[in-house]
Amino acid sequence: MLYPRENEVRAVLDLSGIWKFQLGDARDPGEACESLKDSEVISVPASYNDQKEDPAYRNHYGWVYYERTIAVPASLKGQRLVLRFDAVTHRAKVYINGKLAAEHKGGFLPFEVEITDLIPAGTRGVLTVAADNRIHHGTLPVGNEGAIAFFGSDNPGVPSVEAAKLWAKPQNIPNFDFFNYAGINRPVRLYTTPEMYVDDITLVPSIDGADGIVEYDISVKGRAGEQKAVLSEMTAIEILDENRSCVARGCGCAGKLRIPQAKLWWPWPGIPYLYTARISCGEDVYEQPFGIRTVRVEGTKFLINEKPFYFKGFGKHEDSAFHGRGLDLCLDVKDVNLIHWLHANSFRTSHYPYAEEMYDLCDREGIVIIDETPAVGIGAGEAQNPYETFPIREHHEQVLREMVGRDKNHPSVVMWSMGNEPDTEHFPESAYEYWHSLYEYTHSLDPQNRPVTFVCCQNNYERDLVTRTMDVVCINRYYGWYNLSGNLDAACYAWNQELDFWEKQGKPVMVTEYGADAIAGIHETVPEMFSEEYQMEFYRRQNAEFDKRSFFIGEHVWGFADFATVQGCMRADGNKKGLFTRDRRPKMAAHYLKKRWNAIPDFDYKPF
Ligand code: BDP
Repeated sequence: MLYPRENEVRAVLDLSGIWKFQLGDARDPGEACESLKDSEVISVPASYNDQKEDPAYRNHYGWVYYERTIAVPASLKGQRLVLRFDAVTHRAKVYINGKLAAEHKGGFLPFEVEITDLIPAGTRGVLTVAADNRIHHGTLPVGNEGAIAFFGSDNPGVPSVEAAKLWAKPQNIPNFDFFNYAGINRPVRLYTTPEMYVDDITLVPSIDGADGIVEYDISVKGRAGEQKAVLSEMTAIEILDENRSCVARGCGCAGKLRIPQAKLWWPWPGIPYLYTARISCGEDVYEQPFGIRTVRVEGTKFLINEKPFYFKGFGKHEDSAFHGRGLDLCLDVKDVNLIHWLHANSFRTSHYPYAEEMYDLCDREGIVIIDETPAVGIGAGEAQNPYETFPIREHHEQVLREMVGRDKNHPSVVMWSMGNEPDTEHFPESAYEYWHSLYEYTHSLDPQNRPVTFVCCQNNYERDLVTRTMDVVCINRYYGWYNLSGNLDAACYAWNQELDFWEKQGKPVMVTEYGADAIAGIHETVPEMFSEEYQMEFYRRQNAEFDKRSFFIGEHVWGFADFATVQGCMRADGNKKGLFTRDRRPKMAAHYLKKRWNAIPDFDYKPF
């Protein structure tokens, strides 16, 4: 799905602002929805949870309602009008003048609805959005069924499950470690296109000597009955360089163009050169930025533009004070600058696809992305086979389709992660069947055929059958923290045992998470857990082991900054494994990694 970009033909009206808001309950609003009565105010886009000093907001379970009026200028007559929602978490129903107009499942990917006839140009209409934050075994990310699951024990005084049922309120129980922020988390926009319009663009770059090649495939849509061939005849493409000079042109909906002496897209501090594909189709125009770069895995190397790349970076979150998981462009720019400050070159969009503006920034700034779906928490311990009992496969395929469809043209995206830390150990054959078929499916979706992986949790890696079959082995390990707590000698020993195992698999291996909580300001002369010194030492010792292995292609620490989680005895005001605090102040480990990463080149770090 194309990002809404304004140009000399298309208008984009941003509907961000203060909307009306009302908490609902678990009842599905159905086909029709009354206008909000006792409404409160809410800022859009942002999660609703932290916008009011009320536990009912923070801990809400079920539907909420947003509402505003849309006035469509008469000057837009004759145009197609489309309402686009970048992300409504986790499920959305959209009503125009009280009638259901669109629905979407999945809280991190866009959807849209045409409203040309629902709110015609020159009129006003009421837009109501219902959003459901409930998570369960059929959602991604996964929640634990049964709000009272954790009651019941033999201790006198602890209510039994039966007793708790009488008074316990339903609540979300995430099977993941980030706060379940919800609502209209990303912008809502109204955009226009002519009646005949560019619907989608697929660009596949390659390199031929000094030239760049770009294969293009353009989907155009017109009035019902219009022949494909006629639409194709009206379609043209120009490739513009950064000075907007045309360097190649073609016509028709599909073809191949050669860009002589092309400038490639390189990760920073190389030059992340961007071209623009300017598509015209009848009256419509759309401009799609793209880069010329290649990505592939060969043996134990991850090649960008045919050179072995070393990943330096982290897993992140979309998370900040007040906004929750809401889009905050200022924070995104700050984070990109902090990534440069650290001499990092990459991050994973743990644990869901991020807002599209962040990918655009990374394209421009030369930051490499591993793009991850919200498939987190697929597992329920030894007793239950999630692949037989969780109804998620169809939805998982949907998010893969939507994610690849949305992000396929970004040069910054170099690998797809199908999910994070599923159970692959207790039911290894079922896990293999599930993940490997999705792996093939993801490859089939991506016109650029980027490497595909998923991120494996701390487990019995000898039993796990899936991880070793991915294009890149991505492992999350907490030796020295959750395991072998506080003992870095033992952690290094365990790493070496494990790396001996991976060496035999002949695949590139990277660590996608390793880390220790550090509470900013806690210092020790002898590094102990939760101190800044321990976090720094944790990285220093483990990195020294990674440096000895030539097949080890990257280190992503967990995580970039501290972030909010559900409250619990393992979390002191959220997860504190950040290199930065939640308000982006560096801990000692950030200074240590800045120095280390400055000394590690992006390419050819492991010549041996
Ligand atoms: C990993 C998860 C990540 C958590 C991290 C932790 O992938 O989401 O936040 O552990 O516990 O297992 O800090």
